[in-house]
Amino acid sequence: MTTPASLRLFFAVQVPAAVRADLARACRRLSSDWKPVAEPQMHLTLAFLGEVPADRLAEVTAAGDRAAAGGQPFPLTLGATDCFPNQHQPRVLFVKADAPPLIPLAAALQKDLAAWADPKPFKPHLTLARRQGGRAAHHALQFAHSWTVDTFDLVQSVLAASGATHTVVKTFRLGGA
Ligand code: 2AM
Repeated sequence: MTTPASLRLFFAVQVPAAVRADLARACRRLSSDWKPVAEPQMHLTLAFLGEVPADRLAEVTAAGDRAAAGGQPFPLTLGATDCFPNQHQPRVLFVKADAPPLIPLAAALQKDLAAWADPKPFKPHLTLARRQGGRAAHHALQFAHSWTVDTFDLVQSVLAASGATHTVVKTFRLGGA
């Protein structure tokens, strides 16, 4: 097998299986103008890096190690849905995440990996579905899922016509260790 010249990477907080199952249940009630995110791929993006040369991977994992060592486990709550860019012309239906420590964690990764990291302001969210039809409308849903985040992952995304495949490259434990 040949090693790819670059890897499409992002950092993400994973979601407990029971929570993903409940979110996927809600997605099954969306209109066909929405394409739900596949249940195993539901996550909260911390920092999107895009294509990183394979020979720079060690720099990315070192930044993950530093960010993890500078953090501590924290509670995260998923609440109401909202849309990007707005509810009137929605392209993305997401669930808002309430977890203030996500902000400095994402900022640390974005700053340390500024060569690659998407510079867009970080908004803690979990994407539920993306618009695939012209009549996609906001769905106001309310969730009440909470759990303790004690790790985050570096994930490789491989794009294909049938959809993306996500593979965990490395898991980072908050607080180091
Ligand atoms: P999301 O944050 O809305 O879920 C992998 O593609 C993940 O990185 C997805 O969850 C995706 O969207 C997020 N992401 C953030 N910025 C991105 C960008 N510029 N291109 C592709 N994905 C991006």
